[in-house]
Amino acid sequence: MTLTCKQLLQNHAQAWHEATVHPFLEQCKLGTIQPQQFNTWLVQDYLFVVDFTRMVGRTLASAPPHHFDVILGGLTALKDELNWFKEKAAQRQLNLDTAKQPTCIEYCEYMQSLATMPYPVQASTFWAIEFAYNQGWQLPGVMPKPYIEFADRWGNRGFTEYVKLLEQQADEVLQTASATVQKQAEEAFLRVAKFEKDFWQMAFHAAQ
Ligand code: HMH
Repeated sequence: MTLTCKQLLQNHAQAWHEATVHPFLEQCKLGTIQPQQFNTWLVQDYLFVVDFTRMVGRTLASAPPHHFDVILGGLTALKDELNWFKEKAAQRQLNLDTAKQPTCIEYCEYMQSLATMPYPVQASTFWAIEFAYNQGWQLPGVMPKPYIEFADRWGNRGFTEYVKLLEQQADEVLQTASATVQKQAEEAFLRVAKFEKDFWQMAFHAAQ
C-alpha cells in the first residue's frame, strides 16, 4: 500500500480540522481577536519559524538533489519571512527576545527530533507544517486589516503552489518508502496536527 499526503488528510480528517480551524483564526476574520492574543501568537510564531528554518535546512541536507530547487525556494521565502516577522514585531513594539512557551518548546523539540527520521518522514512533515498555515489562514475567508496581511502571507497563490510542490515531493518518496517508514510518516502527521491545534490554543488563551 502506498501512502500519499491526500490519504493522510483523509485518514485523519478530524485531527486536521482541529489543526486548521480554530477560534483564533475565526476571530481574526471577525476582527475581534485581542491584541494580547495576537501578539502572543506573533512572537511565539517568530520563535517557531526560527527553529522551523533549521528543520528545513536539515531536510535539505537529507534530500535528493532533484528536490533542492523547491526546498531552496522555501528557505529563501523563510529568509524573507523572518525579516517580515521582525518588522511586524517592531511595529507593535514587541520584544522577540522572549522565552518560548511550553507548547512552542515542545513543537520545536519535535522538529529537531525529525533529523533522525528517514527523508520521506521529513518531507511529508515539512509539507504538513506549511499546509497547516496555507489552509488555516485561508479557510475563514477574507480577513479585515491588519490581519489580511497575515492571511495573505500563507494564503497567497504562490505559497499555495509551493505547498503543492512540497506535496508532490513528499508523495514521490512516500511511494517507495517501506511500511515502517510510512507508519512513521503517519505518526508524524498526527503529531503535527496536534501541535498546530495546541499552538492556536496557546495564543488564544494568552493571559490578558
Ligand atoms: C505554528 N505552523 C506554525 N507556524 C508557522 N509559521 C507555520 C506552521 C508555517 O507554515
